[in-house]
Amino acid sequence: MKEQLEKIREEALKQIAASEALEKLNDIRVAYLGKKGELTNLLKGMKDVAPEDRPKVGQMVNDVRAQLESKLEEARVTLAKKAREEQLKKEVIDVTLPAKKNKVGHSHPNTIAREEVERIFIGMGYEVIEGPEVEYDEYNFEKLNIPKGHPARDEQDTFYVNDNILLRSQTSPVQVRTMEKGKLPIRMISPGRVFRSDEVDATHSPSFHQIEGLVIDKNITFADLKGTLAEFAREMFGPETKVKFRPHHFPFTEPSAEVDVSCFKCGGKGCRFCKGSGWIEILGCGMVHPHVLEMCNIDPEEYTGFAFGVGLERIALLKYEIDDMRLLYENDIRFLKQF
Ligand code: 2NM
Repeated sequence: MKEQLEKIREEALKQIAASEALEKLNDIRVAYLGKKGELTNLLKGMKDVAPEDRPKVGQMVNDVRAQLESKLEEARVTLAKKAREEQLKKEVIDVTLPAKKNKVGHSHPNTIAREEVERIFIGMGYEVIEGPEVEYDEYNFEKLNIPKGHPARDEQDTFYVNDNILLRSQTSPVQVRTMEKGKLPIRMISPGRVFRSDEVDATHSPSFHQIEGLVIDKNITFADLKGTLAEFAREMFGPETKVKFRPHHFPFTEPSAEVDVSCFKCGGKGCRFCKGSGWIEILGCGMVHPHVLEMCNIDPEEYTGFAFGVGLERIALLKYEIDDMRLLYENDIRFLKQF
C-alpha cells in the first residue's frame, strides 16, 4: 500500500508540473482527489490493512493529499499569472504611434449660403419658419393670387400628386400658412426645397432651393422693402454693393420688382462675370397684394407688407463663382471641399 501511495504521489506531481492550462489542473484534481479519485479509491483498501497500522497509513494518505493540494494551488497561481500577462501583452497600446487623421466633412455651398442669408435676417429680427414640401394647390397657388387658368400655373411646370395636391413650386405657401394663423406682426423667412418640372442644365434643376421673406405690419412701405434688401445685399456681397430695383410683375405682389446688385467682381465696370452689364440679378420682391392679404384674413386697410424670394443655388453659384448648377448636386467631395 505504501508503494502504491508513493506511485500515485509521484505520478500526480509529474502531471501537475507538466500541466500548462488551468483546466488541466482541475482534471488532475478530480482524477486524484475527487470522490472517485485515486486517493479515495486507495482508502477503500484500508480494511485489508492491519488495525495497528491503520493510523499510520491514514496519516500517510492525508500527507499525500495535503501535498497534492498545495502543489495544485501553487501551479494554479503560476498559470493564472502567466495567462494574465499574456492577455495584457496582447492588449498593449503603443501610445507613441501617430494618431489616425479623422476625415472631416464639408458644408455644402447651398448650406453655407443658406446659413449666411439666415444669419443676416435673424440679425434684423426675422424668424426662420419651415413648412411642407407637399402642398395643397390652394396654398401654393389659389391664396397667392394665382387662380386656375393663370399662366404661372402651367401644368407643365408643376409636379401634381392629384388635382388638389402638388410639390410646392415656391416656399410662399409657408407664408400663407403663417399669415392665416393671424399672429401679427410677421417678420419671417422660409428656406426650403421647391420643385419645378425643368430640364437639367447649367442653370436649371427640377428641384432647387429658395428663401422667401415676408414682413407684415402697420405702415410698411416700399421704402422699408428697399432699405431691407439693400442692407441684405451689402451684408451678403460687401459694403460697397449698390442695388437697383427694376419694375417687374408677380401675381402675389403689387407693385413688384426685380433686384440687381452691382457686380461684386468688377464693382460695376462690366466683366465676364456680369456679362458686361455691371449688374447681377439676385431676387424678386414686392408689396404683398391686397387680395393675398384678404385671402389670408388680414385687413389690407390696417396692415401692409412686403415679400421677396431668393434662389439659393443662384446665390451659391455667384458667391463661389461656380459656372454649372449640376456641380451642386453631384456631391463630389473633391468639389465640395473647396468651399
Ligand atoms: C418672390 C417675389 C415676390 C412672395 C410673396 C409672398 C407672399 F406669400 F407673401 F405673398 N411670399 N413670397 C414673393 C414675392 C416671392 O419670389 C421671387
